[in-house]
Amino acid sequence: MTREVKPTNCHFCGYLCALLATVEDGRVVDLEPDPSRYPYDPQVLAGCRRWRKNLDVLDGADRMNHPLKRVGARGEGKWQRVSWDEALDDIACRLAELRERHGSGTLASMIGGPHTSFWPLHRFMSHFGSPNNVGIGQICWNPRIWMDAITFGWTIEIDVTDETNTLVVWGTNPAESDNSVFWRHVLRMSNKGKDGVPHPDIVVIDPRYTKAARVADVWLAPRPGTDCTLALAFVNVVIEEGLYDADFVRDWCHGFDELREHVRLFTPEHAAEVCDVDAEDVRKVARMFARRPSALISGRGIDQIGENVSPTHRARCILLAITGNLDRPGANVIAEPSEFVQELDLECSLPNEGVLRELCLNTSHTPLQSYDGYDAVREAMAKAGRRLPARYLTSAHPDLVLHAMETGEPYPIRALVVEATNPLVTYADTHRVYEALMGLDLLVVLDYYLTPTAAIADYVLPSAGAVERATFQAHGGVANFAYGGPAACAPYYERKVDYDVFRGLGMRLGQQDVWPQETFEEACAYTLAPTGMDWETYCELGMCFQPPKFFKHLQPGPDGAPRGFATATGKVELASGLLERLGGQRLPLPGENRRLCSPAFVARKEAEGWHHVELITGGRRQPYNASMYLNIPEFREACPCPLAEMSARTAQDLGVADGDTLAIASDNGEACFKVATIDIRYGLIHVDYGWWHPEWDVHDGRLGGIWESNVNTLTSCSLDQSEALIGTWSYNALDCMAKKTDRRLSWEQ
Ligand SMILES: Nc1nc2c(c(=O)[nH]1)N[C@H]1C(S)=C(S)[C@@H](COP(=O)(O)OP(=O)(O)OC[C@H]3O[C@@H](n4cnc5c(=O)[nH]c(N)nc54)[C@H](O)[C@@H]3O)O[C@H]1N2
Ligand SMILES: Nc1nc2c(c(=O)[nH]1)N[C@H]1C(S)=C(S)[C@@H](COP(=O)(O)OP(=O)(O)OC[C@H]3O[C@@H](n4cnc5c(=O)[nH]c(N)nc54)[C@H](O)[C@@H]3O)O[C@H]1N2
Ligand code: SF4
Ligand SMILES: [Mo]
Repeated sequence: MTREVKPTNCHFCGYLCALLATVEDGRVVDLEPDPSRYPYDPQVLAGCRRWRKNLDVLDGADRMNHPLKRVGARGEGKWQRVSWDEALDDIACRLAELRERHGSGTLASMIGGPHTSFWPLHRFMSHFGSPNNVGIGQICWNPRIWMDAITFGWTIEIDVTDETNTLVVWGTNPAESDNSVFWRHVLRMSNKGKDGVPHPDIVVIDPRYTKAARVADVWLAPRPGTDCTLALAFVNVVIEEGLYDADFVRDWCHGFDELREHVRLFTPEHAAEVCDVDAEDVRKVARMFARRPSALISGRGIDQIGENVSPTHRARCILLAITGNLDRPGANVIAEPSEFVQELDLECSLPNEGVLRELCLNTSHTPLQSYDGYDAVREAMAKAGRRLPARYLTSAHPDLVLHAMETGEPYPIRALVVEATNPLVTYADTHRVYEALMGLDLLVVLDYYLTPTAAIADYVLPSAGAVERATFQAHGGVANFAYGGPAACAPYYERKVDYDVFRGLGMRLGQQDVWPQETFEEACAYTLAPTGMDWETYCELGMCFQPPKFFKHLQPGPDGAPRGFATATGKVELASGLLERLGGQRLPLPGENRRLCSPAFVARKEAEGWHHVELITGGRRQPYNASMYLNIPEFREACPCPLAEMSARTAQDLGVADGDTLAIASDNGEACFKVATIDIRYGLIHVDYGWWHPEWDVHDGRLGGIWESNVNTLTSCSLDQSEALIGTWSYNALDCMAKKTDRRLSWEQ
């Protein structure tokens, strides 16, 4: 028997804690935290319920271990176990035929959150000739990246230190979503005075009284989706009271006079009315944030608000800039592009740009989130040697891709590869996604489990997971930071690393030249090479990291003059000519919130005793992650039901109490949740997302229970109410109809 102790990582969230695996004859028999490598934090590990489950998950009875091919009707559950060669040969052959018939855009892909490295899929898609990768970009990552890039010339990170005067936590609840060092840091900072060190004041902007709000000095609970008005009111106070950084504004901001005019009407009193907050609180927070250095972090509370997403992010950027809280220690810092091979080169989107551009469905719909939009931003950045990844930022709009699946217009999309996502639960408009996927000629799903999405596939390909594969998390390469480590063992059974699957398909489809590295580890070593770090050193340290420098705009450029910002004007663009040219606004103006219920639907439901209420969805909750970990019995015991949270007064209006069942509905569908009263804005309901029954037989006719408590049966990605430049749809700042029901939910059994 061989017995070794090997470094590896937990990948049950994006934090990738370092672990030490005891491996006997290729099987992992024990896992422990590894204090010698990044990331390691004893408190994080002590507070995390997930990492100990790696062992169970590695060899769980419900894991997919062999490639499966559908032999019955779609979704019927008749599968044949096939070899990898059979599976990949047949998939490649069918893809080649479909491409021959319909053109290369006929293949689409779908991805989820940052569960893995997606560039191998993107490389495969680029060389197949399809721009139709659908992701969660428009509602998760892109709004911030786009607006930072357009305003500052690159993306920013937060730099909270003991110097920081005020920390603004805006539409994010790191207590549940990022139970890591950042949240520990916030907790420690909120523990004021105890260690004698001055700590920042904490401001939380969230309609719910979250764990983060509980440690805040000021909690603002605006009406969902009105954050742009709130941000503009902060800007108004900062300007009217002369609290801005006059030197920075004079030397490094473009469009300040226009901005001053623009925000005149956005007074604290106006914000008080629109956002339903206290005008004095608005003044107070603006003054707090203007004390340099102060830092701001935001999350999906302002990423998933449809039309309002870009104006809100632009207003956030403007606030950071005029208060001088940019590229300064203790505030927010402009990241450095990666010194390792950039995502843009890994994904190979440029060599095939011509065909991708021509087939790009977004171009005439979402002009920023398209190859033309990418070009407009690329031009300004190029002179500073900065290059954004293209596949995420041009990712296809789901409404357009679903439409092409449904109608064949403007060209037929007949095949789909799904990697690391469960779109029947996590994408908007489940009914529509279901119908579109059921109608495909070829659906291939790479996953660990037979999810509801996998259940209707033609092929289910079993992926190797954390511990059995190496990890290299680089967040699209927009910072000079990658972290992760090696696999502890070879994949169990016949599971494969996703890289090997896309390389395998690529090699069968004429992509021999673009996959020189045989394994994912070799590809990672190649990625690291420009930094001078080898794969072994990376695995030993757990990361490859260069901290960003501050005040970079003042450093001399090639001509000896300060190099400024990587924008067209070389300054921070408070007013944006680029957005104007793309059909957007020079300066941010708030838009309408999306309605899921048509007036006719509201009237009909009201006549049946339903109430029309505001809705936000998907607030993160430990120990789950989207639709994952519901298969872990201890977790289900601790957190057994999907919840609809509301204030006691809202509950009273609806005639419900804690533990009752609430049905919610929109024009699109209906779902049921258990009522929990919490401290949250009056008239607002927050519901969980991601719920299904992994423990059911997914082929028993109920598709894992996705029609029962899945909020995405109500949501919609339709373009007509999406943000106009990026195409962001809404998971927050929505409405729904609600009514008590006596239905007994399957979760209660
Ligand atoms: N446990 C767990 N952790 C996760 C995930 C998970 O599924 N489970 N998912 C991961 C992923 S993919 C992501 S993107 C991140 C997201 O991480 P976060 O952005 O921190 O997400 P949440 O914890 O949901 O916090 C968002 C907050 O915004 C508030 N909010 C809703 N609408 C509005 C609004 O209109 N305005 C304002 N100001 N606030 C609003 C909600 O009440 C909520 O508390 O979490 C990651 N971490
Ligand atoms: N209503 C509503 N909808 C939302 C949100 C919301 O807040 N409200 N949040 C949105 C956001 S921000 C996000 S990011 C998405 C998240 O949505 P998804 O990323 O789709 O969510 P998950 O349920 O985590 O799906 C991940 C799937 O990938 C599998 N998996 C994990 N790792 C790997 C891997 O390495 N390889 C392969 N092949 N498979 C893997 C898991 O088994 C699981 O089935 O949901 C979005 N949808
Ligand atoms: S789930 Fe996240 S925080 Fe917990 S151990 Fe794994 S990587 Fe670390
Ligand atoms: Mo996300």
